[in-house]
Amino acid sequence: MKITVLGCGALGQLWLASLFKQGHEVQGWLRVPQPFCHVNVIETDGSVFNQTFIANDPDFLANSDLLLVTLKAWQVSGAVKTLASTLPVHCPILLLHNGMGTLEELRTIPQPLLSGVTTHAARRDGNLIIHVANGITHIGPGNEAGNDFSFLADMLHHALPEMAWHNDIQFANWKKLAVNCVINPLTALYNCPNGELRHHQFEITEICQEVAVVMEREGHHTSAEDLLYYVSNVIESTAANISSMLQDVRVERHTEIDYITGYLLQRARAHGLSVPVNSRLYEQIKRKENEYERSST
Ligand code: KPL
Repeated sequence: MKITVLGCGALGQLWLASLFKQGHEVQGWLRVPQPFCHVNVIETDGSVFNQTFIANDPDFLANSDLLLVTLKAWQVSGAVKTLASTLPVHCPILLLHNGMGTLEELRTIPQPLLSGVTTHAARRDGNLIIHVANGITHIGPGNEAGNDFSFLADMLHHALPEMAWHNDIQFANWKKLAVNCVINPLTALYNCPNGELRHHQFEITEICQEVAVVMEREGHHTSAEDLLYYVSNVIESTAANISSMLQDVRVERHTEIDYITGYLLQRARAHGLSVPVNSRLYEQIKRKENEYERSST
């Protein structure tokens, strides 16, 4: 297959390397256009992949069989809308990012949309991408046109296992949203690795209670206990991680809070629900973000 990977950060480079090794023809697409992109990945077994791929080639894009989007949530809809007019109308677009809300922003896109969440962990260390831990990627349709693409899960599974197809991906997206509503703002505010959140059980329980009520209203059967159990497992399995939001805050980058807690607040509002604990966390992160964004302009 001919595959364009939009976003050449840690996850993007991991996918470029994995798809190329599986025999696919790949190009990278950078937001600041470049003719080439360098991919430098250390795999979980210690092997090194080092290769330069073409980038930002409109002819390649116009003949692509898949657009894989690994940008931050707030970058997705602007970038995808720009490329949609060049991309073949039948070419599926797979969104892999933290948070929710981009499918709504991309409602008018004619291409089949797919949405997914992954537990693969990769981080940047200088010019090197370290594939820290293998994981599972769950994908499924993000619009009507995206319904018939379960074969893609098989294809992608061979490149970067594990990969699972869900006819209803929204439940998996919401569970990941619950994880991110807990871990991302709390680690960013306490400036700590994920594992340290073990000492904040009360706050975690309150967040899960509010998320569970909103999820139920959205039609996803769950409970605060289920979410707490799920989130606690992620805290343990990623104990040494620095969450993506804490990384963003540390280098004074825009965070994904609007697509994580912000999305929860939006859906709570739509159902007339109040979520005071999450609202306070949202305000605290926005205040932090505004402080450094204001001082840089
Ligand atoms: O998705 C993550 C993130 O950091 O954004 C978690 C699961 C919290 C792992 O750190």
